[in-house]
Amino acid sequence: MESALTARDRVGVQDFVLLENYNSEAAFIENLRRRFKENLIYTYIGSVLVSVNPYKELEIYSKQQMERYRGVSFYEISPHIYSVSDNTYRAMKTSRKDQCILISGESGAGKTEASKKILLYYAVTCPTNDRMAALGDRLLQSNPVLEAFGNAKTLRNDNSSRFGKYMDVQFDFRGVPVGGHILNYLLEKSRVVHQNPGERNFHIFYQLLNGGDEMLLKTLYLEKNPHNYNYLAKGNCPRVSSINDKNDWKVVMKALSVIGFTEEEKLLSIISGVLHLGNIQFGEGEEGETYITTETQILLGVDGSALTEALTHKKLTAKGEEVMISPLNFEQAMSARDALAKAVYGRTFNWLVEKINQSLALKSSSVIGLLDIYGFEVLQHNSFEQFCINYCNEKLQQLFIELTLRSEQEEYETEGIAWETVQYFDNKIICDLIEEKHKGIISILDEECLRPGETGDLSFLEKLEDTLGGHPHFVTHKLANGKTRRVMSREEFRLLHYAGEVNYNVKGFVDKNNDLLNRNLKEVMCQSDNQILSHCFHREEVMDQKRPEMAATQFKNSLMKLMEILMSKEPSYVRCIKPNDAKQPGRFDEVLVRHQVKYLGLMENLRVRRAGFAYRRHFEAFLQRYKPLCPETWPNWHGRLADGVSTLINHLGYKPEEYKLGRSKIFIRFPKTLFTTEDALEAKKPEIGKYACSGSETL
Ligand code: AOV
Ligand code: MG
Repeated sequence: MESALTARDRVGVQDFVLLENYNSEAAFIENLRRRFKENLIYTYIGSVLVSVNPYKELEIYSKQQMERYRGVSFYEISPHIYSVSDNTYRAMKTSRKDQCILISGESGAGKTEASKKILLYYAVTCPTNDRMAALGDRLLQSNPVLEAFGNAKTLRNDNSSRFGKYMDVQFDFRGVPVGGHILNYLLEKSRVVHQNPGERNFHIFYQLLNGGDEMLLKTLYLEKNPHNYNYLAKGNCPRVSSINDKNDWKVVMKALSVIGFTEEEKLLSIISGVLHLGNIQFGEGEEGETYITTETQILLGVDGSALTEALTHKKLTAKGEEVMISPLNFEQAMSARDALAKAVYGRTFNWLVEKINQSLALKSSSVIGLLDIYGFEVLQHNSFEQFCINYCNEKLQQLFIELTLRSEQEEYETEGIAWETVQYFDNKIICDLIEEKHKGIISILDEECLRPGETGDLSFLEKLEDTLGGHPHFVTHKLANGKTRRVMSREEFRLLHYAGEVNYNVKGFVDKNNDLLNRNLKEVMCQSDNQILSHCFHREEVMDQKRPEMAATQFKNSLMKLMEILMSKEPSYVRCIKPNDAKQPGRFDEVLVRHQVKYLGLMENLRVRRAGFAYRRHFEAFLQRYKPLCPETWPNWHGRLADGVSTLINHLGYKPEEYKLGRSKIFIRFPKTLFTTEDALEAKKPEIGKYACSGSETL
């Protein structure tokens, strides 16, 4: 028989709290590495699941596997995303409290895959009633649709989420999934008109060109080759080896019909309209006026000449009265065109989410929320989008810190056990730097948009320097005085994020935050024959003189609401780790992993979790498992549970410094104590038979 110890040597421990040296980062990473090599990608820190992206298909997601995890507690079975799903589900059913599962990690770490696995688990294992049988399908099918329109190939991830998603799965009192609701956050619209080298536009464009049949493409005036479209040619990367656009097209079309869509035609004509818009070329007249040199067929369901006029002229208004029409110069016309493409795509995306929500019909009793956002991202050139994405990740990290610390502290208090303080890096200071009223970066950016200085983005940078100079997490070329390690350009500011340093180039910040669309373009869009578009562009909006909130502030407010939603629920965590930058299986880059372990705060998480104790279990569970080891508790103990546990551990010879009894749980200080007890149980197995060891605890 292989001794338990050698098995532990080979595959490591399945819960980091059982590490002998829980203060050692090296031991932590070694444990992750050993497990990764054995394809054991999941490990716990208490109830937090750490997941390492395997970058290959593992045989651990079958229906049989799902069955294994149904109704089984964390500690009785090896770690798995299904276990988190199942425990959350049962907690919701028994406590009737809303739950949420927060998935975090950097771009490409496996968040979206994890969220899909959770959803699939519920769709397969939860009871259904006949009427709702199709709901699970619709919930599942919303994924390919939203991914087609909201995900894209980036350098970090071939299927990178370019929007944030929070999904509520709603259950009735019997635990039947009866509805769903999706909230979406800030889509990276700039991708519609521009992609960095090696990146792509949103998947749907390539799916349509590759998958759409000849007839369809003909009616949309489209050609198959993506290179013919300016909006698809920028990244010079139409094909991705891991993606089959043609197949995905079929999947998406099928999904749309499962959801009950009837507007495919209108939707696709918008997608093609955006491509045609990108191909509009402008010429410059002698007096600097702009004209369109290409043909504008009926695009986006609007009249060609009205669109032409609106793309080359601007209507200026003063105090609600129209004053004059002024021609746009070449650059202005180009950016008006791009602004229109972004607005059309962005609003269509929102409309799509709205449609899906209608089909998921809200009938709430209890919910499990799933959060899958874009991960922390550092690129060669970071702009407004990265700023927003990374800010969002700061907020989530903040929530993690508050909730894990708080709940842990509460557990020690309710159990009446002395608490040892653990030092955390609290990223609140960075959240404040970004979002504080009046002196945070977002406020300063809004200020610049409302009262622009002479030099646009650069005067924004100057305002930042004036207000934030001296802040420990904010650096610019000027403030650094040449002291920074990496040379910074004069157009950049650097934030020292919880997850690392990022330089942001201010170019485009003001425009992107303004996110303005010329009024006459809006007017034209209101009149579109395409009902999706006329729904997305309202008359009232054109009439309304009030300036809408700016992009970053809107995002900030929606994140605040999200935090409230999450705070009102019982959280579970999945912390995803990316093992290498090459998207390859089997490669475990220690430097990269160490960095993530550090910034995710996993060591602190572990320290808090241990706070001196490796293991805790309710008296009942502990007694049930180990009672065969003591004649007085075997086969059954009839007294108080606490006395039973005392009798049992006295018999086992636990020393006072090895454990503490709380009000309902036993806390064990050293993993060794538990291993010894486990080994004793293992040795006794032949004698007591299977009966005693139901739900074997694999350590
Ligand atoms: P992300 O959601 O965390 O990044 P994904 O979930 O899209 O990352 O994962 C990236 C890729 O890694 C997937 O497309 C899969 O190829 C692979 N992968 C991830 N998890 C697994 C798994 N459990 N098993 C097999 N392959 C996996 V981003 O959205 O970019 O922040 O913004
Ligand atoms: Mg994702």
